[in-house]
Amino acid sequence: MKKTTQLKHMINRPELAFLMEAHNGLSAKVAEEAGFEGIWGSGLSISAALGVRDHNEASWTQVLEVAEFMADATTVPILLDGDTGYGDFNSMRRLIRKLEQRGVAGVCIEDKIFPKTNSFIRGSAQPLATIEEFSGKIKAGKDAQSDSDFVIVARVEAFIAGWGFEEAMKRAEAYRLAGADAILMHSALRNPTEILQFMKAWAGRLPVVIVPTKYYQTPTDVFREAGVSTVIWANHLMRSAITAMKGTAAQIFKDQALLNVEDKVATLQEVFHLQGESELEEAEKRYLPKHGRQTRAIVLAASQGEALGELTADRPKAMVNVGGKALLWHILDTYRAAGVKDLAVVRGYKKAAVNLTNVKYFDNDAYATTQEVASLACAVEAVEGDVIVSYGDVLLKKYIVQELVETDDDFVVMVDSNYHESRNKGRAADYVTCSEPSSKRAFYNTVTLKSVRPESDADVHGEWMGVVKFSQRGAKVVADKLRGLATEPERLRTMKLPDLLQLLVQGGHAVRVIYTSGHWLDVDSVDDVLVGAQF
Ligand code: SPV
Ligand code: MG
Repeated sequence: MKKTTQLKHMINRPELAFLMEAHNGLSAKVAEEAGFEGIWGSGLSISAALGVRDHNEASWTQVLEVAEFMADATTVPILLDGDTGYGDFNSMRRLIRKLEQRGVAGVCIEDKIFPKTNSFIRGSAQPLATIEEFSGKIKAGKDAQSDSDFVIVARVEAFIAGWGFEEAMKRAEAYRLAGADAILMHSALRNPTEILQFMKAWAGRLPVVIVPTKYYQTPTDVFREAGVSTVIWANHLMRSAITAMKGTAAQIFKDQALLNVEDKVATLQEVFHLQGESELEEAEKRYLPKHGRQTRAIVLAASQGEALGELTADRPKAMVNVGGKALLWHILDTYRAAGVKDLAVVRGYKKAAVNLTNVKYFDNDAYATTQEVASLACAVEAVEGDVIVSYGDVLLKKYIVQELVETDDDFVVMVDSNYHESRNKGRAADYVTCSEPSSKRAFYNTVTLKSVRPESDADVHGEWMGVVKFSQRGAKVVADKLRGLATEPERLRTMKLPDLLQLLVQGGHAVRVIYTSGHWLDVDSVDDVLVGAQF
């Protein structure tokens, strides 16, 4: 619903509505998050926040700028305190058009003379506009609006100026006839007598808005029962901000340190939240070129790796010492060197021994009875955005990671075309069939994965290197699959990463193959550990 329509409905409905004061984008956001359905763009608060008096010292275009920030920051309607309309009927027409353009849902104008001052400062000394002049201003405003739901509230200052009940009634009726959508009846008394007297006599001819700043002790039900349409809490965010800021400033001044205030002020996280930082993060993923985007890596390091014997008695294979540092340290170091800084590791066997810093850990506590896909499922929340998944026992050269970071495809696997060497060694390996074998021609074509289960030796085009990259879109597909598999625990339990690749291929997804030759090492044996030290 348009903001103008929202405000119009609020003012015209039978239930009491509330508008909370705000004076900039931040306070407007705070008001909305507190649950308020609408915002009062207070002239007093906006000028106070700008460090000037509520005497039209801020120009109307400066107020307009603030109102625009407030409107941009929120989804609820704003009723702007438009003072006297900043001039005559012509200024009013221009004001209405500009407010509509800036997303403000309505304006309240008061029957005083420009420049006006706040109603609680020498109220009775303030001159009032003539009824005729002010009625003309309302008419001009209504004629100028292009959105028929834009709200114009006419504010009667007769009680404030000490002109009495009869004058208040006369003015309210004239402004109704001039086309106002609602009457704001203001009072500076410490009790609601004037307001209640008016409400009774007025008898619902138009919705009535009130500002109980001075008669704040009145229970809200009194307004409800009197048939008030809308209550404005007119300046309380600005005033509470002053109290909070003064306390913080005095404390820091006294202490010359921050320790005593840190727990009493909003966290930076809260500030970023109010600024909508998460939306920007999402947008960056959608719009920024690759190099400005962060790729993350998830390393699967849950298994023991029994083949290394004694070496894995007290730690998993990923933590075995290779040339003075844990294997995992080398892996993470390569990622970091390739610009991949957001790193996650899935632990399982002897997880306490996996203690490298600046890593996010996920735990597969069922590591002894599950396989790789179950480990990845433990990190499903990290399967988001551009993400590389690799094994905790595979060392890669930096350029391989860089190559993956730079790809745009949704699913990419690195395949070693020089697989004969490992074949000869007779070790376990993930052989694959691709859309074509590695060749000069393949260099120019997009090669895709056909199967992770070649039917015969002739179908083997290479060995998958245990590393796969998903784009943001690809990661979403994979995360959905992982979440789906959670409902089939028996199937999930036995799945290895090649099974996941097979699932993608079968699902009709193009899994791009990048051929390379060597420059990676699958650490499977004590021999490999020694080779790894030179890697
Ligand atoms: C404002 O908030 O600026 C108002 C209400 O106009 S009052 O301060 O009560 O006049
Ligand atoms: Mg005001």
